[in-house]
Amino acid sequence: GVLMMCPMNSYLENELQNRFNLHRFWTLPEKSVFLETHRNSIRAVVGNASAGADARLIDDLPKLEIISSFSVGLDKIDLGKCKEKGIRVTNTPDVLTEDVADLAIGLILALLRRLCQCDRYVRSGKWKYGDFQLTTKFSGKSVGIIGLGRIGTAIAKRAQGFNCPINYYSRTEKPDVGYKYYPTVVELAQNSDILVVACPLTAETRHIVNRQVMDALGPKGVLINIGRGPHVDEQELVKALTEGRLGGAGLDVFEQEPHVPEELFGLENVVLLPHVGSATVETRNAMADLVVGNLEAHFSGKSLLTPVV
Ligand code: 8YV
Repeated sequence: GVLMMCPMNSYLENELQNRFNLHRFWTLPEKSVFLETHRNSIRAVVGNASAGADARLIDDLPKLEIISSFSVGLDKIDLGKCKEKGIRVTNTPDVLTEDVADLAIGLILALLRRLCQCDRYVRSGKWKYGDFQLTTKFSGKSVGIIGLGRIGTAIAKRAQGFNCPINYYSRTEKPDVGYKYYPTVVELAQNSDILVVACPLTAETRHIVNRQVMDALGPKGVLINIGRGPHVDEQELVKALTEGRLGGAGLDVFEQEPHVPEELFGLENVVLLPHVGSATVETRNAMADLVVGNLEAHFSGKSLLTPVV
């Protein structure tokens, strides 16, 4: 049996249903009864960015062999526990990199050029009475990237196309990338107009964008988050934005999704998206194929396509 934790994608659901005995966890009224009766038949879990497998679920499923995640981020899976118990874990890297990087650039442009307000201006008929206010140029602004992995690098390449100087922070300096390295996020923020979060969420990167970082970015600086909500101290972000200590924010992710702090709804200098970084038909199909491909490889004794553990 395969246990799917929450609704993700109908193509994925069909592909899983056609191959395995699929259980949809979110539809089960008595979850603990289900786990009790199926504990010896569930051999795989399919999770994503909102529902994975914590230590408790893993302990409840003694025959669990593999967790195949419909996401690149694995922060909802207890990886330590999986290692300890010999449970394999796979994710969906590479196929979503371009979409997430595209969206980061889209957020920057939407924020600086006020695209959402411009659209509302036209629709509401206000254009007839005067031009829209002037906005802020993107080309040439310095872009600071937290995390120079697959997605961070793809964002850097795109921003280079806009003639932006690229700075980055990562745990260790990368040789030969040609971007300016800063050993702390505060120094990165001090030296960047636009700060982009693009690292995995771990205990070390939780609230990596704190009040000190926001103040270093300053009233003209903008924050872009396409990583995970908990990378940013959201309460401090609301304060920094409402007090004018930070210039703006473009956010695809939040600490308590789908809850978004309502204080942000009235602000003109924020763009708020419902976690859509990888949400294109093309990419979600490719992610689904990886989830299914990893399960098939595992159950036919072949090597996994995208193993993490
Ligand atoms: C998805 C993501 O939103 O890959 C990730 O880490 O956050 C996203 O691609 C999600 O897992 C889809 O349900």
